Amino acid sequence: MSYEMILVETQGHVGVIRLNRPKALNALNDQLMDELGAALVQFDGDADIGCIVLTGSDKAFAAGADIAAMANYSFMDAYKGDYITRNWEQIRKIRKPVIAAVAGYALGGGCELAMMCDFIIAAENAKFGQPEIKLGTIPGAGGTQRLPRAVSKAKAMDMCLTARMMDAAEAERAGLVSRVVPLEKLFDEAMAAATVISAMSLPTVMMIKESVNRAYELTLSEGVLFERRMFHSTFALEDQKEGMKAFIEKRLPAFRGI
Ligand code: CO8
Repeated sequence: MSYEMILVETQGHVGVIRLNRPKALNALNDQLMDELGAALVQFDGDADIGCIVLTGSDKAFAAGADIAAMANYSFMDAYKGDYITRNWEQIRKIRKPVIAAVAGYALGGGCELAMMCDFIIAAENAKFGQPEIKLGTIPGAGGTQRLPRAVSKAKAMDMCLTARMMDAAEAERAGLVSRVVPLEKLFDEAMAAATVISAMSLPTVMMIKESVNRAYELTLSEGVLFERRMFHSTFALEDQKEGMKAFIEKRLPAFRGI
C-alpha cells in the first residue's frame, strides 16, 4: 500500500512510521489515521519485525486531531463512527511494542496517540498538552483516562482544565515519558531501544506488553495471577530454554521467536 501522510521504512528488525503532514503540524485526520492503522497492522503481521517506532517531525509529533476537518461535525457525524472515531483504536490492537519518539508538539489527539504507544521517548523540545478545552470540547481519545494514570490526577486535571503544556523535563519527572534526550539524538535513541527489544524473544516481548497493559485494567491480585500464568507459559518456549542455557554457558542467547 502506498501512503501520502506517513513515511514507512524498516531498519533491521524495526518498523519505522513517521507522521508526515508538515504543513498542518501532523494534525490527525481520517486519511492519516487510516494510513497509520494500516502500516501498524502490516508491521504487526510481519515476522521480520520485532518492534515499531512511531515518530513525527522535529517541530511536531502531532498537534492534535484535525480541527478544520471536524469543526462543523454534528453530534451524529461524530457519534456514528464514520469520521473521527472509526480509526483511532487500531494502535491498541497492535501486539508488538510501539515506541513513540516525540519531538515538538504532542497536543490533544497527538498527546493521546503518544500515550497509546507502549512508552514515550521525548526530545528536549517536546511539549505535551490537552488543550481541547480551549476549543469548547474535551479530550476524546483517552486524554482524561490515560493522563491521570500516567501523571497523577492533580497534573491531569491541571493540564486538561487549564490547557497548559508540559515540557519534556516535567513530563519525565511526572512519569509520562521514559527518557528525555537532545533533539538530535531522539531518533537514534528510539531506534537503539527498538533494536534491543527486537533482538529479544518475540513471544516473551508480547507477553510482557500484555501483562504490563493488564496493570491498567485489573486489580493487583488478578494482575499478578495473569502475570504468573504468562510466566508459567514461557516454559513452553524454546526461547526460554535457549535464554537460560545461554546464561549458564556464559554466552549471548540466540532467540528464534518460538
Ligand atoms: N488541526 C488542524 N490544523 C492544525 C492543527 C490542528 N490540530 N494544529 C496546527 N494546525 C495547522 C495550523 O492551522 C497552521 O495551518 P496554516 O499554516 O494553513 O494556517 C499550521 O498547522 C501551523 O500552525 P500554527 O501557525 O498555529 O503554528 P504555531 O507554531 O504558531 O503554533 C501550535 C503551533 C501551538 C501547535 C498551534 O498550531 C495550535 O495550538 N494547534 C492546535 C492544538 C490543539 O488545539 N490541538 C487539539 C485538537 S482537538 C483534539 O485533538 C481532540 C482529539 C480527539 C480525538 C478523538 C478520536 C476518537
